[in-house]
Amino acid sequence: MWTPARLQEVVKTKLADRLFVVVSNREPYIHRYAEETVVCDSPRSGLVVALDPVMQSCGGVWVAHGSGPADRDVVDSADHIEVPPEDPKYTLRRVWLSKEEEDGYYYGCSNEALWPLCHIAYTRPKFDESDWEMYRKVNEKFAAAIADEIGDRSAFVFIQDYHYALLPRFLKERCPNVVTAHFWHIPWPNAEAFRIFPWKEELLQGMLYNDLLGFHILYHCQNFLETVDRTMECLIDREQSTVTVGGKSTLVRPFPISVDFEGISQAADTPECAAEMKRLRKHFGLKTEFIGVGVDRLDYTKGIPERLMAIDRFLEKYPAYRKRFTFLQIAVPSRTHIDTYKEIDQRVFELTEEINWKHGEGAWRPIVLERQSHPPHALRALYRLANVCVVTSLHDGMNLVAKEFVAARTDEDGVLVLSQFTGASRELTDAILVNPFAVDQMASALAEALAMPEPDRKKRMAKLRDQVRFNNIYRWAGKALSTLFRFEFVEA
Ligand code: GDG
Repeated sequence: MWTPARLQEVVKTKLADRLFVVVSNREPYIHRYAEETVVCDSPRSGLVVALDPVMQSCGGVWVAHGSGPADRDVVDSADHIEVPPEDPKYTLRRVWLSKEEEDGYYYGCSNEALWPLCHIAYTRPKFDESDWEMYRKVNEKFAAAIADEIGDRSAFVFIQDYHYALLPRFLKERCPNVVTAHFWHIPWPNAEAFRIFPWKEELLQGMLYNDLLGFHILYHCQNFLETVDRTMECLIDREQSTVTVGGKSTLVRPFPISVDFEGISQAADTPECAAEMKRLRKHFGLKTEFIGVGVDRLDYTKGIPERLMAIDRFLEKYPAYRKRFTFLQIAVPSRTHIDTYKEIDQRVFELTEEINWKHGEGAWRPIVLERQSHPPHALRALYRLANVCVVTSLHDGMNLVAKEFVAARTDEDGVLVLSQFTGASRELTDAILVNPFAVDQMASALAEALAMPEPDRKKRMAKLRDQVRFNNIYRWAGKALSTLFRFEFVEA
């Protein structure tokens, strides 16, 4: 079993005297103003939950985009701040981006081109030469900052996500004495879908400077190998899962990401969580016998309109559930500068209004839409009070909400309805798996979930919990990092 202690031990032993560097767009610690003072928040994403303790026990540098309003006020002349602020253990190096850079690299190339390209959700990617140039420029800027941190030391560098496809190349050209692993948090589509990317050769060349390249599932690894095979001169060893270009090999492996199972379970099994459940029931006016929840960023890949249409169909097909079922959708605004995100927000709002108007009776409305973010303890309480949690992504690398729901259910109750197009569906086979493009099928799945006898619910949830307990976030980091630490350094 992978635990935080085992992960820290492995890293400490294998890292020896090498420097450990993590690179991500989002920071593990962000500074903002609160009235007269500056406060520091630490958004507890899966990545931060797994890697912050590792960094705290081994030291090293985390390089990220300094995006907090008060970030510049607290760094030293080298753009460093020691974190966690109350008991410093490692260095956070902030990279500053101008508005223009953020627009081109983050909103443009990463989220209007690569995001829709990698997710088969039928949203057309937008390719803009100047966004690509900005993406290249920002990748170079990050490479320069990392090289500056490393100097002439040997370092293991763990790069996160699709914002940095060109970074491995720029970094290795500057510092030959680094070994890099790159984890791609979103799907890799089939070669047919990827071939429309106008700068595909350059992007793939950049990624193939990595020693290790990780995706959530084997299918994405296979898609990647196939894409490389069709795009460039290379040698592919499918048995070993390696690509060799110009004598340099990259190992391509699946590492399914997960959640802090024990942490979530423990926090969900407390009187505080029970009190929060009561409070939220009242706050959202959840008075019905059956409750469903959905928790997502407001993103067109998450299949929220499809889910709402399925609820509409469910109430038509099974009228006995009228006034007995309420669905709470937490939809957190995301990437709001992008038109497709404004459109999905509008569509979700309008569909909710229509469905509530069509089915609503007296004080009862079938859908409660909450377009704002909630703290983790509120999400845990919502997971606990739901009879069914619905995840209907049109395409999703993994989907952590599904795993968080399972981790929160220490009562071994509740049913998970899960899209078969999420990475999570490969592991969570005791969920009710659905095709989110088939609205009628989803309506039947909802009915099946709500009518499921208690012994069946408990049996399924116990199996789901065993799965997430074993394949937890520490296993993800442990497996990826032990694979990374096996690479030899090329002595300069
Ligand atoms: C990408 C990939 C992959 C949501 N609402 C609130 C809130 N959340 C948290 C959830 C969960 C996280 O956000 C969402 O994670 P997902 O995995 O569901 O989706 P993406 O954001 O698209 O993540 C995905 C992931 O990277 C990791 O590799 O699984 O496939 O697309 O943890 O709880 N958190 C808080 N308030 C909210 O209102 N605090």
